[in-house]
Amino acid sequence: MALSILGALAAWDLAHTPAVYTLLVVLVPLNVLLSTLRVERGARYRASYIWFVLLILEGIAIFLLSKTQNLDLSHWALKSPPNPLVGRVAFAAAFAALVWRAWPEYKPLPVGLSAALIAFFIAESWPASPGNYAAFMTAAGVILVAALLQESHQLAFRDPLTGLPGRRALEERLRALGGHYAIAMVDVDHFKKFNDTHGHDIGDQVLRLVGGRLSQAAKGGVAYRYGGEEFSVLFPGASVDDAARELEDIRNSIETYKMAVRSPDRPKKTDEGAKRRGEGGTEQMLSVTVSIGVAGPKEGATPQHVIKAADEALYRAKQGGRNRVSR
Ligand code: GH3
Ligand code: MG
Ligand code: MG
Repeated sequence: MALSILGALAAWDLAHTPAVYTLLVVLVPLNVLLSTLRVERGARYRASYIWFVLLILEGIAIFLLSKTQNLDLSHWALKSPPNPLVGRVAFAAAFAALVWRAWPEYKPLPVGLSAALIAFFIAESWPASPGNYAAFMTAAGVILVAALLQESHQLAFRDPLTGLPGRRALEERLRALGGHYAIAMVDVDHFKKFNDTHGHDIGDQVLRLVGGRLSQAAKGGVAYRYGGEEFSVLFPGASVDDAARELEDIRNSIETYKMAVRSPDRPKKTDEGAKRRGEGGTEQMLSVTVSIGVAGPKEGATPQHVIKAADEALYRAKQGGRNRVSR
């Protein structure tokens, strides 16, 4: 998609004809529209060579058109410049698809693409004024690059399972921390057994749930997935007392939360399954508990020391019987 917009810039520079212009303003939004819909269907990686073929075909079409003179573009839907009706319709459809795709997560790539598409649309509305065209095309390019950088940053720093920032993000944050803060280490209790009993998929669901609770409930705290079934919560500017109070509420809300899941021994045969469902026996309410250790900086302690202290507190929470907050 980025290639398509950059290609459009090059093509317009090479061949300044109305036919090329018309083709570009239709093809670029159509490419965006197509790829937006395809990503939704999850065919992203396997189908990428199809994109190359498509873009090359489009390039050839543009090249051939640029050699063709006297093409009749007087039809009302194609009349250009300015932007012909088909181009506007394609733009509107592509933009709507992008917004639909971006909502409600506002990931950098779809948001950046929407913005770049708008910049492209503005650019293409001024084909006769090279200054404006170049300015908005450059803007489209810069937005795209920024969005790609942001997306790859998220890939490195965000945990895909829970959506929380990961350990690298925590380490980054610790470097810019003041002297007053608290760190909590959170570990799911008997999670190995939980996985063995209910399966890894339901285990993953539990991790998402715990991550969600941690990030919502922590007032002034930021939750990170430290690794595996361990989380950290960082409370910048908070005392250990304040953090411990906050964490006790979180611990309690996780303990009392009941998760409805289908039981793993669900019968394969549908008629038998229907009979069982009729009896209401296939759903199970599950819950987990967490142990939490919290610590704050002592004189001269680095964040790494504090994490270690929180880890030791977590160990005491486990020793003390789990499902509790220790310091
Ligand atoms: P304890 O109460 O002492 O913490 O017991 P535990 O079983 O939770 O402790 P342990 O650290 O031995 O087990 C952690 C388990 O967490 C091992 C692994 O099966 C599970 N686990 C780690 N990461 C993931 C994950 O991403 N998804 C799932 N489903 N399970 C995970
Ligand atoms: Mg563990
Ligand atoms: Mg554990």
